[in-house]
Amino acid sequence: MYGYPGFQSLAAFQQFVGFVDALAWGPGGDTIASVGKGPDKTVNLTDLNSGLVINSFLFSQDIGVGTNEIAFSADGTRLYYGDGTVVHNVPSVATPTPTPSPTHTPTPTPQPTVTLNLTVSLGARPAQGQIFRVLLSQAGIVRQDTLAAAGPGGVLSISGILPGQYDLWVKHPQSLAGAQALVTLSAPTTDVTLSALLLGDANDTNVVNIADFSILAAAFGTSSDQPGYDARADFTGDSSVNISDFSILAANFGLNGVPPPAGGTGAPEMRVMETIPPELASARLRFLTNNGSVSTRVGAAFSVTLAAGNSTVGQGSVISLLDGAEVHLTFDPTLLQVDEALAGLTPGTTLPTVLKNVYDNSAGTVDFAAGTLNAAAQGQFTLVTIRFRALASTGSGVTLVQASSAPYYESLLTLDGAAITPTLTPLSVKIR
Ligand SMILES: [Ca+2]
Ligand SMILES: [Ca+2]
Repeated sequence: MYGYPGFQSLAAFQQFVGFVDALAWGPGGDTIASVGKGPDKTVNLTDLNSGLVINSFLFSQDIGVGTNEIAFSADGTRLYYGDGTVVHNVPSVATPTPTPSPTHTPTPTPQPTVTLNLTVSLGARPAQGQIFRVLLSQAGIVRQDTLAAAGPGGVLSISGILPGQYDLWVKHPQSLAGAQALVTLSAPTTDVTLSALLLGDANDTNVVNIADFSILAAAFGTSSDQPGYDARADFTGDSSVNISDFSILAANFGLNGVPPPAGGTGAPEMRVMETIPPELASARLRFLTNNGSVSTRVGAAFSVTLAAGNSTVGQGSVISLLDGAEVHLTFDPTLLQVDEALAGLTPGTTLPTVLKNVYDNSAGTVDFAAGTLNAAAQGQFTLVTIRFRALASTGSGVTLVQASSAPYYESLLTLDGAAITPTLTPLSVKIR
């Protein structure tokens, strides 16, 4: 920065921009981007010829203290930080002409930017005042990542966007994400209306599953002035967690939102790392069979009991407590099928609120989830009994019934809003 009129020393520079954590030179050498120290996420663009801050904007994510990883794109229109996945369009500014020119050279015109007026809805719950995350991406690369509060009518107003075609991805912390592809944004304003976002995602993971139910169960029957209340489970926005919130969760149970852009930073993650109580940590999920295996013959039916919890009190372990369990199983549908004529899936009675109870003999899947809004279930119990029929011989080998590894299809055990992913030893089936 030395040698520029405004900045003969670092101290002089910091008088202009404050104490800084990260700096990046603009490609023309006339501007510098600086990020404030500590949790401040303000980015200042300073014109080195005049020493004036010519633009400020906010990174929408905490870039952490002490980072020095920000960099301009080669053309100076975008600013990256970290691993390069977080990108901000740099608002266009007129660059001062370096030398006076007697000829009539055209003055650089600031590129017009777009203000996106995005109307969002949360169904029956008013969107006004709620915070939404909006990702604008192109070919899977996030160009702008914004947290915005909805104004009257549920309108999110986002300005400073470079004109172009974008994919929009929008999420409320308690909703599944919605999206609209290939939206053309033109200056000065473009209006877009998004379909209503579905509520029920208490932990902001972009899927409504038993972990969300567990958060709701732990807070069930409370209002905001009572101990145990958890606003994440108040989907209706009336400051209480009750059957109306459960109804929303049950209606959307098992659904997931539109995944965020592949090159984005919006990957769902647990926003709150729950402490895992020992009564949950000790819980298991397992098939109750002889040695974890079944031997049968073509055409025969057999039942498999899937048990949750743990009653074995060994050294340093405790009897488990569970308020919810969710399992997603896969099997080879050419070798096995869930026997429709013989009850198929039979829920256990210990977790009485059955939220999911389906199987698919074409895809070879079983999806089951159940919980309790009352006291947690102690010890080991039958979660679900599955009746299979063997279709074809496995020869000298076996076929497996095992936990799904598909995204959003984790098997989970829960207690008071905390969740673990249990290891399920696959069921080995030999068919003669
Ligand atoms: Ca969730
Ligand atoms: Ca409520």
